[in-house]
Amino acid sequence: MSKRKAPQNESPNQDFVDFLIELANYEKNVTRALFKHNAYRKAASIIAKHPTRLKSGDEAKKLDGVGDKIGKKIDEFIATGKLEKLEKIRKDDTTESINLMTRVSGIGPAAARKLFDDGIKTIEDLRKNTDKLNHHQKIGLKHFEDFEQRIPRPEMEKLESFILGEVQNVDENYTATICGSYRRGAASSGDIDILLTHPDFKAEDGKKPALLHALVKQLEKSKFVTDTISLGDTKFMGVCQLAKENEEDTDNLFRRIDIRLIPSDQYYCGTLYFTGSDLFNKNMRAIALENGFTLNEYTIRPLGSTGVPGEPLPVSSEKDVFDIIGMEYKKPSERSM
Ligand code: DCP
Ligand code: MN
Ligand code: MG
Repeated sequence: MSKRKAPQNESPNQDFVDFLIELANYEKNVTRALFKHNAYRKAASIIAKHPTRLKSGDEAKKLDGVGDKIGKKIDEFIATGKLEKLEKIRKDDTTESINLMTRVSGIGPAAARKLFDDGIKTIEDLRKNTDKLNHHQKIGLKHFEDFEQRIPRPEMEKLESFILGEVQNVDENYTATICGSYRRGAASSGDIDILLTHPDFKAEDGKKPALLHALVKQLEKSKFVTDTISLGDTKFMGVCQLAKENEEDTDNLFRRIDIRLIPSDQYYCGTLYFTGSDLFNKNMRAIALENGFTLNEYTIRPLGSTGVPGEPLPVSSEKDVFDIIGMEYKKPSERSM
């Protein structure tokens, strides 16, 4: 998971998109109204793709995902150049503090609210009160500035070739894929999302943590992984840093890295899920349901007439999943929404 979403800056409706994203973040972080958060985000992503300047709320409402309330806000913005609701939100120092603190990896909206109620309002306050933070939050704070920076694609390519090389060094039978926004072809990524599998590991085998731990050990040994946020049987969350190529280069930034070990028979449902985007996943799951299937990061299962899921269907590519639910195949680069 990463917190820095890529800025998109080519829309003729960028000002509308920006205020919708600001409202979406407010609903997520401050009011915790996730339904509203999603509605604003969905509208923002649809309006961002609209090729021409919207001239009224009514015109915006013709787009799928833009309703009455957002239409009214667009009219207000066109008429006055601002939004009353946003002006209020921006003046509220609770919003400002909570938004700031949730930018720290490991601090979610609930933790930020609690810290705020304890009188902690700034990054400096956090640095003076590390006793109030858990392990993840401490690491997030330590690397706050670095984690704010997105990873440019050329660096992602270097990270990929280094990591895939290390994977092969541990065991040449591993398969690994860098998923997330990188696999969708994004110009920059918030973090590194790696999926790992091995032919000796099937869902029916139960747990095989050694397959994950062997890779993490190797990455630590090569001084690539610098911190562990958490390490479980199937999931590693941590921090890494690419070694510099020349002595005179400045150090590379510290980056967030997630590795997930997936049974080989669940690998393609896994890569599909972790390639995202999250909005694309939501849409695809909805289409699956409409066609009588339940899809998650592990499996695709038919729903019986009573709505009870059956046995997982065999899947040997991402395309199989699209075929099963009767959806046109989308390449990773076509999955941004
Ligand atoms: N994902 C999801 N729903 C979530 C969180 C994640 O479906 N609530 C899936 C889709 C994401 C993928 O996991 O693409 C990786 O999560 P990230 O938060 O790392 O998102 P991205 O890699 O897409 O973006 P970024 O470049 O900001 O890391
Ligand atoms: Mn991630
Ligand atoms: Mg990511």
